[in-house]
Amino acid sequence: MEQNLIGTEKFDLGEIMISLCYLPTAGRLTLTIIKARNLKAMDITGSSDPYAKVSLMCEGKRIKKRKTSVKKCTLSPVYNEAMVFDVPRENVDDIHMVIKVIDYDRIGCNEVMGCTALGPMFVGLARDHWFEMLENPRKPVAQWYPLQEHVPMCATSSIPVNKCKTCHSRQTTIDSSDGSTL
Ligand SMILES: [Ca+2]
Repeated sequence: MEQNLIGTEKFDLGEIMISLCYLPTAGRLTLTIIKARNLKAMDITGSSDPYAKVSLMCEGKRIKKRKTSVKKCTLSPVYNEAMVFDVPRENVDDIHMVIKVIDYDRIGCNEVMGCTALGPMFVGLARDHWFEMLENPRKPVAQWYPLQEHVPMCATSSIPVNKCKTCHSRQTTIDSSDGSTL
């Protein structure tokens, strides 16, 4: 499972800059997709139409997802789009976020260009970034992430059951209809 650890793959899929900001009292996590660079060309034009999809995960299940807008015909998109997630303080250690950069196609399936993930159960910069966010409440902390071919797995996959009660109660918001880009 070595390839699943962040930072062990080559950086040839480009990078994405992500900012995190946590408000402990409100239980609100703001993830901002700032920009990306050196993305892979997916279209015949030699360019791509990238957007980012962010999933809030708990115990392997998707609790919520958000998307940025599509930036047409660019390999260096700038988004500066913030996404707000409800994450109570008691659940902040149990969740993780999966970020996928996807090429929009008017016809056919949208293709994943690269992925990354962040949260307390990862290693390396994803974990460091997470704890920097927690140590600096109400302050946005930005970090570049190398994109990987596959969604990284958690370093600790054995999360005890019943550890995420609040997340469970919010699972009514899951939208499982979107299987096309998984
Ligand atoms: Ca395209």
